[in-house]
Amino acid sequence: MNHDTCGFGTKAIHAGNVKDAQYGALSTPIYQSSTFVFDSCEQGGRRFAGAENGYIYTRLGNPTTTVLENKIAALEGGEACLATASGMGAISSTLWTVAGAGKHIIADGTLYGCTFALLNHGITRYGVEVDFIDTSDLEALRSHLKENTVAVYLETPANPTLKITDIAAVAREAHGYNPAIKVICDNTFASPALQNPLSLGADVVVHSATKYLNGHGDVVAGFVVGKADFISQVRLFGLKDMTGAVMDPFAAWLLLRGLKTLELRMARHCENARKIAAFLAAHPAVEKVNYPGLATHKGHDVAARQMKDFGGMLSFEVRGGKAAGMKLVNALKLITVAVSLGDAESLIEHPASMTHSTYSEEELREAGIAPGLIRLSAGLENAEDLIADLEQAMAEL
Ligand code: LCS
Repeated sequence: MNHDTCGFGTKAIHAGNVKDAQYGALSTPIYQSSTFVFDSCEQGGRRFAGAENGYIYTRLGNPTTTVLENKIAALEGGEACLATASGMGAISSTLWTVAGAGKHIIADGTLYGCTFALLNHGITRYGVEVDFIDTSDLEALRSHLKENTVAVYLETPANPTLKITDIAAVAREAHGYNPAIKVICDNTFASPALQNPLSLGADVVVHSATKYLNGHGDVVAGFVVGKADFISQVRLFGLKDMTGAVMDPFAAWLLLRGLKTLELRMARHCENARKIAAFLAAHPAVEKVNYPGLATHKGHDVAARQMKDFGGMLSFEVRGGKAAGMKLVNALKLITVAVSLGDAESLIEHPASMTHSTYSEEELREAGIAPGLIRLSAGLENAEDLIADLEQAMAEL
């Protein structure tokens, strides 16, 4: 059956699945094999030459991973998808495909810390020029586009400030200047259940599948989604020859398992984050709350337009800055102090000293990441318990 017209939850369960012809297994089998046997030397040659379909070696493709890739492509509305060993594997494989000496990339300055490090200190070592701007400021984007610009890179909502960028406006601007520019959007915070950047005009979506897509805190993984010819370039050059960041078949299987409940989980993450944001916004000890679902959030209108809901991530500052923020985090009993996000467990962390410690103090300031900012990933617990935990910790301040 073709699942194109089905709802998101149906696609997450059924799209891309291949009937197990041998035993009829309901769950996709794990093909935990590094290599695939050829009938003959000639057949191996034909497969390498692309003259015959079939698997060769798991760095190039694997049957378990193919099912997952086709499912993610369906969920993001993309022609094709490439699975990778991590979100950073997806991002680096993509950037190595588009960039080269003498090329120019425009990136938002507010990004996950390691993405920022890759763009700021990594690929710049190889003659790639990177300008960091605020992509929600179209004038800034316009003034930085130039002849050798190959990509515009952004996250929305952004880690950890929850800044919202209007994907359609950025795509219009970048493609109006040069249709060949790749607008690359990291969709990790929203997940495809809430936002499909390709349908808004982005060319490439990257994911840390470690987060909501898997959802159970037991896998590190990533994806690149886009047009088939581009994904093929990322697979056969960016991943095969440059990063080697291939997803393990067992990780692919765990992701297939996690994805079955993505839509349900996202609804609960959003509901919990919305309740926590409202609680924090009304609390006298709280100075500022960043949650796109709050009408006071700068990007609220754009988020309401381009997202189905506002997500499970929020960040906030308490009165008393960093010391008070850390005291609050240390006083929590249920909400767990850990990096990562999108898991069943609510996780809390201090970006300036943890996920964003790759930023200098000045870079943190420019990115709007306050020294006392606390980031919270609302999990799947009962909202009342999470709020009670925050309330008792606030009382310690
Ligand atoms: N993109 C975003 C938006 C992320 O938040 C992360 C990881 C990555 C890409 C990289 O993905 P990974 O290689 O870890 O799968 N973010 C993390 C975070 O905020 N805490 O721990 C990891």
